[in-house]
Amino acid sequence: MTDDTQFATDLGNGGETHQRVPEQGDHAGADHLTTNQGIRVSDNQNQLKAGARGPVLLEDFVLREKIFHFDHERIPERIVHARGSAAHGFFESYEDLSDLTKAGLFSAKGKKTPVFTRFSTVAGGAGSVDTPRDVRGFAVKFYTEEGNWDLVGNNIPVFFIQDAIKFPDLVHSVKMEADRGYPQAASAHDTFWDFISLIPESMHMIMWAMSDRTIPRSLRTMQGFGVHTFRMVNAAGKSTFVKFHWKPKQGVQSTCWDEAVKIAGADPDFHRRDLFEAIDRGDFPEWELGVQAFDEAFADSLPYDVLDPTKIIPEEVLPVRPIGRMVLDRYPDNFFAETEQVAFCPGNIVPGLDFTNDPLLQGRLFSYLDTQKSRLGTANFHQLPINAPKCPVMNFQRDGQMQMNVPKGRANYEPNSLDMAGEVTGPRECPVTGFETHPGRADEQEQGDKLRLRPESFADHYSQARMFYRSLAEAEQAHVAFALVFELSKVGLEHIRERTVANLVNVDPDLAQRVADGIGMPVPAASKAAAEVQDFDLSPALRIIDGPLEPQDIVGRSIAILVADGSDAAAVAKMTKAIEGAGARAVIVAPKVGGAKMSDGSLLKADAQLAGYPSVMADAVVIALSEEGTAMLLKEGAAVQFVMDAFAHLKAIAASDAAQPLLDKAGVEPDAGVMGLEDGFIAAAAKRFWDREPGVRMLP
Ligand code: HDE
Repeated sequence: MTDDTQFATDLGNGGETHQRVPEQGDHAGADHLTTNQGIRVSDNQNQLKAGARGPVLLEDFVLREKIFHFDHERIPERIVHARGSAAHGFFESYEDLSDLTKAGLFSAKGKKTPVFTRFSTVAGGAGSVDTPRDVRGFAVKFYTEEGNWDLVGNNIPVFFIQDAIKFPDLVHSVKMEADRGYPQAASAHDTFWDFISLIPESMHMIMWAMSDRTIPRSLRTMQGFGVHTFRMVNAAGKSTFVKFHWKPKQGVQSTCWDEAVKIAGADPDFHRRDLFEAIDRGDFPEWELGVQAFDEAFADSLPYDVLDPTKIIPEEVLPVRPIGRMVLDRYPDNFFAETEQVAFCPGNIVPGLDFTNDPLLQGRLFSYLDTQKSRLGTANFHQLPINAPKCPVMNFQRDGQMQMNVPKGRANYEPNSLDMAGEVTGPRECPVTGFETHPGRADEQEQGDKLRLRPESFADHYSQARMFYRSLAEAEQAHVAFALVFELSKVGLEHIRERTVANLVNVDPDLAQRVADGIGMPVPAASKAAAEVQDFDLSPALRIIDGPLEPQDIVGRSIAILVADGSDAAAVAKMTKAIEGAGARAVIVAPKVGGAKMSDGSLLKADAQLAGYPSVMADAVVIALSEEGTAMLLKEGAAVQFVMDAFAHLKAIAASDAAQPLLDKAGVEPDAGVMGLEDGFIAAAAKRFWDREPGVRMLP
């Protein structure tokens, strides 16, 4: 091994490694290690002692400062959404949207605005895995020329609760149970289902949460939603209601539950790594931003309330108008400084956008600002580079912990007349360009006595849950039933299972029956619904399978090619070329990472070792083994599992003839997704073979 660093490397008195700035040459450079006070450090390997084997001296300020700083490296993690991954990028407006909004970022076709986007799970801590069944946060900070706009949404368009006052209860119930401290990052336990079953307004969200949406394949294949109804306001002061949608260019894709569970073990950072690697190889994830825009008359015509965050407006009822695209093209330089310290606040809004009276949104407007003070420790968190607006920030707010600005002069109040004496006078308000709140509606619907009262228009808890469930593809419906059976089977208290199934009867009696059968209980009578359940028109746009965003190609995906000694060099090269030509990544997997000796005597280096790259990591697999390789891998459980899982997770499998014994041992049965090393594989690899599922899994 060569030690060719720019530093002089040496062993110290006790054999410890020292890397030093060379004695000869320039000592004015930036290579010198210093303390936080800028004092150069002479030895970073040894603390100061009285004698080589003697006691450590308290006066060692280099040691004390280093340990002191280390002791304070962690900040409180987010109470929810603690586990997150983020990237920088830009938003580009498709057109001049001034008919709807005066917001500058939407003012011209091609206008670009820098963004920072953080995706997250909700329930788990910062160190939890990437693939539990969970809602995903989808938070975008737009650094506009008129200040920061934070669109802090989720990958699901509705929420569990209607009123912010229930949020702490919801989060307490889903987090680790208070006495035992588990389960981590899982909703499958008593307290969550206890709470949920008592809050039927959650049923629509529960349908989404139990669907494949909460086990996404990648952060890049998630849809995003602003959830609440917001307003756009144009220069004339006209307000239009909007619901925000992010549609991934990569398509929407999810995993099988068994796959998600296995990914958690194989690669706890699966989603974070995927985001990093995609950006690193220049395959920049992209989403289209769209709005459903509507006026008050339209809102009044709907059989549900647009202020109720448990409701959607189906795209078939009101199409989504595309207004721009977001491209994430730069991974953060530093995880802590950016991904951890970024502070999203739904209250960060720019002129031309505004809130509505959605009571959940209104509660959030308070929560996030307060949270950031507690998490980041100072009211000056907005000065951190990742949070700082990229436009001028001028006001008379002063001081506070960690103040980074050094304002000049004595004008820390206004009105003032210091300019008349030639002094700095500071900024002033502007009624022309300043943010103005839309007055809202003047009628009795939005005005009245002070009261703690849920509007009656929020009372229909089941109709949209039913619409969602019935709109799904058959396989997706089976997955919802499967997820409910799984979760309720982890609920120990039987009355909670029963109450949940009683709620499901209102959603769909057949679903309730499937779930009851799956947990081995009779179907109870329907719970009392606060409003009559209605049969809305179905919304096929809600499906993943056969839905409008189901991917049709393999662009951006990973296809594993399993090789071993003797694999056909030409066949592997051809397959690799075809995969890469179709825009995917061919990942060579071999028993040894150093590579495999191919049929033509060449050494093919592996991208991953078999034990470290089970097939759950790939979207489809190629088993390119020779007779010799097959004979060897028949004795390797990881290889058998590799094939078995690819089959059970409904992936396309292309295999050499010689690999047949391995396929047989893995229980692979012929179907449309199992083929030889042929060209048709590339098209097949784009999808999952849902028809195979009833043969590999007992679905309720
Ligand atoms: Fe949040 N939420 N939330 N939330 N939320 C937080 O803010 C809160 C809600 C969402 O990547 C916290 O900075 C309340 C809905 C995302 O940093 C906290 C209520 C939606 C993120 C908080 C809600 C979200 C958060 C925790 C009910 C989808 C992560 C740390 C009124 C539209 C942002 C933090 C990031 C984070 C409070 C409901 C999305 C505690 C009180 C609905 C994506 O302030």
